[in-house]
Amino acid sequence: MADLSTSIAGVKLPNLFFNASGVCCQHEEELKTLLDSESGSLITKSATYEKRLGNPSPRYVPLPGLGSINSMGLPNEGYEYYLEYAKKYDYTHEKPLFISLSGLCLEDNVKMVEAFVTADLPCILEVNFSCPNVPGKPQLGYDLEAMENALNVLAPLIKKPFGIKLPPYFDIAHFDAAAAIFNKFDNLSFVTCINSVGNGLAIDFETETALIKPKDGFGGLGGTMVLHTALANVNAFYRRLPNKKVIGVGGVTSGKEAFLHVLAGASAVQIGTQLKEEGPQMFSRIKKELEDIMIAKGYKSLDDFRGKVKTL
Ligand code: RRO
Repeated sequence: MADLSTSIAGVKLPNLFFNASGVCCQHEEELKTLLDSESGSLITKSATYEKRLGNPSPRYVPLPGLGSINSMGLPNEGYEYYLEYAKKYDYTHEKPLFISLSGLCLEDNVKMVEAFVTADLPCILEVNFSCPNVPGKPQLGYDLEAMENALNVLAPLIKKPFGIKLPPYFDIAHFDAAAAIFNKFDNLSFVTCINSVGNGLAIDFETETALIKPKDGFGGLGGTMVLHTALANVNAFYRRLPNKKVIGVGGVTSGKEAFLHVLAGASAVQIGTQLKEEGPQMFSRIKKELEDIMIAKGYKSLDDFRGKVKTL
């Protein structure tokens, strides 16, 4: 038997898989389908202070064999909806609840965090520093000074263990600089790598037209085409953050890519594009595929191979 259980922020997950924030998690009905699935946990859509309708459609398009492009623009019900959901959540359930927050400014993040801290719930916060799709709002994760300032304010407010969702980095100097900041915050317990690769452009060859409407067709890339960027980010932060955990996300379509994420250092694995395309029944398939790989390789638990990628 292969044991897929893991822990994040000091909380046990029955298995390492859950949704990437943004997929299947804006409304309660969608969250219910995750609860009813074989996922090991669930995370809500990134919340802003006020409800948002998001960008005009088409704003998500699958790119067959490659992944997806999206510029959703943070459609969500407003943080109070997710706070109410978190208050009603049955914490005796084996799946812990993650809540994603993505304030449009630091003040909004502060107000939302304060509301969750006041409610004193056992849910786990993942603060999104990397939405690529709000016109006029750069990704916080690419402004290291602003990100450190945000952590200086938010980490002491949150007090308990929390995580941040990061954009992909592409330069060793940026891995070093970002990790040096993260290591200053003891209760920053995990980093989730990666958000979509921001501002790609997908064009239809026949019609010579951009595939999505917002931002002249520019949007975040996800799925198979970002796997290797995701693995690099997971491994770069796994190596540099010895007292923190990494949640891997990007390019997972089967047990094989999930195995590679764990080998790179992931303690849990989130799935976005493939979940959107296949639906939550995907979790039972991918669990079985990873179990079969572990049994074939003689690994009994994730600890047996986490972070153990060999180099030449
Ligand atoms: O809603 C979005 O457009 C979105 C968000 Br908040 C994010 O963090 N990542 C993404 O690919 N899309």
